[in-house]
Amino acid sequence: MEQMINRFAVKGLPVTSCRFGEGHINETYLVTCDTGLSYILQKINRQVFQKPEELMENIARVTAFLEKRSADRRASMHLVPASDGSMYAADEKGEYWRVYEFIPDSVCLQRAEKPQDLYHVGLAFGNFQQLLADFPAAELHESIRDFHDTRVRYAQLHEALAQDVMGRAKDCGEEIRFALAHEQEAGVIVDGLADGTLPLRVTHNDTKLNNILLDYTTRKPLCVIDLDTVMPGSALYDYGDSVRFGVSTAAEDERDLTKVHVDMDLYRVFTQGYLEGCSGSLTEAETALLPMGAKLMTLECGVRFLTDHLNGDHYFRISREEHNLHRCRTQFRLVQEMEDRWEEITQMIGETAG
Ligand code: ADP
Ligand code: GN1
Ligand code: MG
Repeated sequence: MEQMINRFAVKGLPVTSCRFGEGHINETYLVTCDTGLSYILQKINRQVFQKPEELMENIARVTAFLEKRSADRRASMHLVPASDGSMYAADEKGEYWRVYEFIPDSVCLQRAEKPQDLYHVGLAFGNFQQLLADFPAAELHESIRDFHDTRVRYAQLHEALAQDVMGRAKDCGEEIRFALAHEQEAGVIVDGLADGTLPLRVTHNDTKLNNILLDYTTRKPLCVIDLDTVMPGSALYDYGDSVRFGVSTAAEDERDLTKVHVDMDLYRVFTQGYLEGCSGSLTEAETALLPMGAKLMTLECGVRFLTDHLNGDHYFRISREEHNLHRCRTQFRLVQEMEDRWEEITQMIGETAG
């Protein structure tokens, strides 16, 4: 760790380092130097991000663009260059590492502690999309191909079922049936983007609550982090993925499904915040599809967890047996509840959108 951090232009000598955060993809460490300054050192997941140079080019462009538009230094991410001037360093095993300045006096939540937190998350992601509205999208590489193409995610599930390398399909019949029964809806957003009824925007694409830092004291949104998947996409991806994670009454990997529900108050405040953050820029077609965006992103995530479980857990980091199956179940439970309460949800979103 020490050797690696010293390859970057950090101020001071490293004195402590520890694993940090709860992301499923990268390996994140908090490193503190003798100057009192802290840094986020990350090993980029090579299996997920096959072209780390392109990924880092995206992040360098996006952070530079956002930095110019924010008055507070803590409101944007700052990459620390390596000694050779590039934004990453490779180790002897061919692993790629990067360093960000640690954003001080911030808090990263795994769950909303009060509804206001989720309002702020909505505001931050809506505003993020607004800020990027005139970002030159053509400059961005597609860091993960077909990331939110739900049809492609279904194709990957079919492939995993056909291979069944771990012999696990027999033990998840219920989840497989649920997934397949919903397959016909998979194209709603991608088809809208393809035929132009939905606008293509620069979106974040991984809008979990824990990809936002709030100011420690005021609890107001400070900075959008985890920029690995910033790419052209649909506003429905960002809205939907935040709803999926943020409005659940339980953790993403809760085993007791009786605890997993859609919290309608959280859903309402998140929607308020997001729409306010977008400052009226969503089109009618996007607004009409918000409930569907939330359902589809939740379904898609469940399908991805199920696929990874069938494939032997190579994508999402796990810390217990059947972890990805447990994650899949909470997602499908939420989809079911969204369907059961569809009218109530559409009415709530309609009222909120005015
Ligand atoms: P992953 O892609 O694995 O989710 P993230 O980039 O989201 O990785 O980082 C993991 C965690 O590290 C975040 O949820 C947050 O708690 C923390 N983190 C990341 N970057 C910063 C930063 N610049 N300042 C403070 N905390 C950070
Ligand atoms: C991953 O990296 P992290 O933990 O913020 C994943 C998201 C999933 C999420 C599920 C690059 O997000 O797409 O929705 O896990 N990120 C990537 O919790 O695949
Ligand atoms: Mg993250």
